Amino acid sequence: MLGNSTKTLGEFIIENQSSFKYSSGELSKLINAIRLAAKVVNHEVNKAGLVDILGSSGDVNIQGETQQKLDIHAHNKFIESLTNREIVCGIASEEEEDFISINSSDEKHQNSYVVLIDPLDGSSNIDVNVSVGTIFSIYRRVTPIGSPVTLEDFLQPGKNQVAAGYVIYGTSTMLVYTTGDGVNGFTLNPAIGTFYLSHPNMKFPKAGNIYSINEGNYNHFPQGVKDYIKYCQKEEEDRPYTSRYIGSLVSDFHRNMIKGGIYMYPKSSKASNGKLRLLYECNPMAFIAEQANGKASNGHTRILDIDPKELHERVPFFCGSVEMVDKVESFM
Ligand code: AHM
Ligand code: MG
Repeated sequence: MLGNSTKTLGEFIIENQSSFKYSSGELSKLINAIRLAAKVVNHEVNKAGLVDILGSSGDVNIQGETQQKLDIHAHNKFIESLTNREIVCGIASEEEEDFISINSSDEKHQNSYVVLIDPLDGSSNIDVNVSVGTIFSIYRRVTPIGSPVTLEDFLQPGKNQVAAGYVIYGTSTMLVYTTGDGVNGFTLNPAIGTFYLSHPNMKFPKAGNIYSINEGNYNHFPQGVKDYIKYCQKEEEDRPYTSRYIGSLVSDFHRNMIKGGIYMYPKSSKASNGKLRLLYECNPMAFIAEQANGKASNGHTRILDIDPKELHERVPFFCGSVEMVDKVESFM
């Protein structure tokens, strides 16, 4: 898959602009803004151990979780990048209770896209130098262009997404995204600050052998999930399963897409809908998964078919290689 690609993300965006069905160039500008913010956040994440940006900010976000300084920084950088360029009409972020409505100062440039974002996912890993990521999801608004955005523009089922992606700040930094025509991955060359196409047309292997779940919650899982874990652990049959759990959705998903595997965050007796947020964590990952021949479900229903009711709604999440998701569903 990896080649000596000399194609940059910028070139790729321009080349593929016309294949997008609403090709006004607006979406390309939007991906470009995300690319820029990703580089800025990457720079901060990489020097996090050197400057006083680690640790808790002392604030608690609307999910009741302690905000890390880098979470807030990443949130601010993405919001700044998207608002300064006036390319979206609304943004919703994990770090903010309400969506943000953006009014364009230029009458001619009234934008049709809304973005939902988890600016820094896996934040409990920041202080210990483990990979974190950014997740984004893009929709066309459903209310008339030119009017202020409403909640309705954000509460769309995942199948309406026009683009989605993630940035992984790992051993190397990558931006992986889809506009509904396959999934492509770009690796940042840090020396020159350019993303190159390194993983064209990414696909989940149909079957995999990695299962990723926080087994510390085992006693609280539904019986079907316990049974599936036991199935993976059974020795008597030839089942070559192994467990890998980073606790950073983007990183676990990225590894599973390359190697074949399943990521699971089920509901439990402690959390009736699991932990992950439908709109800016599960939907974008589900869209990428399906575009890469994978599958994403809440255990019973396709994630992309769920009608959201709230901005910060949570949902159980099973995502990865088709055969593994099918199998866990059969146990539910
Ligand atoms: P966050 O958005 O607060 O960082 O939470 C999401 C993260 C996922 O990246 C990760 O897979 C999961 O939470 C880990 O949760 P847990 O520590 O309960 O296993
Ligand atoms: Mg998150």
